[in-house]
Amino acid sequence: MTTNDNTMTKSILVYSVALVLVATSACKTKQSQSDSTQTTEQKTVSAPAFNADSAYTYIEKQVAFGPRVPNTPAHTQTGNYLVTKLKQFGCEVTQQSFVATTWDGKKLNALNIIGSINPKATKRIILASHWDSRPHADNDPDKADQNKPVTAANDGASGVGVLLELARTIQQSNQKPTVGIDIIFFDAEDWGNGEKATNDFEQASGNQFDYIGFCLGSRYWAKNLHKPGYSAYYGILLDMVGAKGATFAKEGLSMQFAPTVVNNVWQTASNAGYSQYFVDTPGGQITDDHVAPNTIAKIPMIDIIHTNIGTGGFFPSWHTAEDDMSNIDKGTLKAVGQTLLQVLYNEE
Ligand code: AHN
Ligand code: ZN
Repeated sequence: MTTNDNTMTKSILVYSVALVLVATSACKTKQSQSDSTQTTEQKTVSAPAFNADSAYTYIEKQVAFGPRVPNTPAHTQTGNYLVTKLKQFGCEVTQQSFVATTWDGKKLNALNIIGSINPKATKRIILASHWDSRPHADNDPDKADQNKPVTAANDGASGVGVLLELARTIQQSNQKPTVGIDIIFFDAEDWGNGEKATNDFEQASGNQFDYIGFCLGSRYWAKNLHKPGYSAYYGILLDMVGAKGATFAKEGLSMQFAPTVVNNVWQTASNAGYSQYFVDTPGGQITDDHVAPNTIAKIPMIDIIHTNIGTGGFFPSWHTAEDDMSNIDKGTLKAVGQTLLQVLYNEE
């Protein structure tokens, strides 16, 4: 990412080439060549392995509380669970509670949860996901299900599960990333309503990003940073990162605000063998929890979000009663979690 990283990568490459040359000229056998290859691999900055089985269990656990709709017991219990887990994984935890007013005038008791790894480091990276569930499955083809809350295994719990496992992995690892990390679980993301957009108070106020009631937690956080003067080098948002066969196009607003971050993440994924998930193609612009950090907090932040390549749109069970554990695929969790770990360990 940075000039220093590039310099380091280059010096590793030069060193590796030199090793191969020495080994091959000294004794031109196959054996010595493969020895030198092994030496090369040990010299690259390698992240610890991401355990998708463990991430899966953290998603299951959230889902087992029931839909995490604000102002319900399941929401409170899940919030407590997330705070407990982050503390257990060695994070310094900040709880930012606030009352969110929805587009339809409801008051939600909401909570953003921030877990900081290496809190003293000045160079910091944000990893975020929303932890609330949508209050109604309004995309369900069955009318009877449209008023039910969404189980939200993918649209919510998947990103949180990946980030909990990432915190656990770093805690367990002997080698820590140099950068500080702030895991942020945003609340009240999913109370929006597209159909009411024309009458929405944000449209009336001329908000160019047309949140239509979404992203209340990230907007609160961007206006009320959890630490005075807080900033970060960049941020990465995860949204719907658990479905089988997920595809992540390069989301349009991410490319507008933070193209170097997008390209670094997609390149890192490709190097790790995950280019079938992280597809090198432009995606549409999506209003999500990365927008307020960019526009209000002025922190470059990208969104890794599952959209269908070419056609756009989200995964088939989006905002339906079927967004349950049957959607969740460990291969996708592994691709996302391993890529994120590698991105972190590549930073200086
Ligand atoms: C819109 O539909 C405008 N944004 C998607 C935000 C979202 C909802 N992410 C998950 N659920
Ligand atoms: Zn949603």
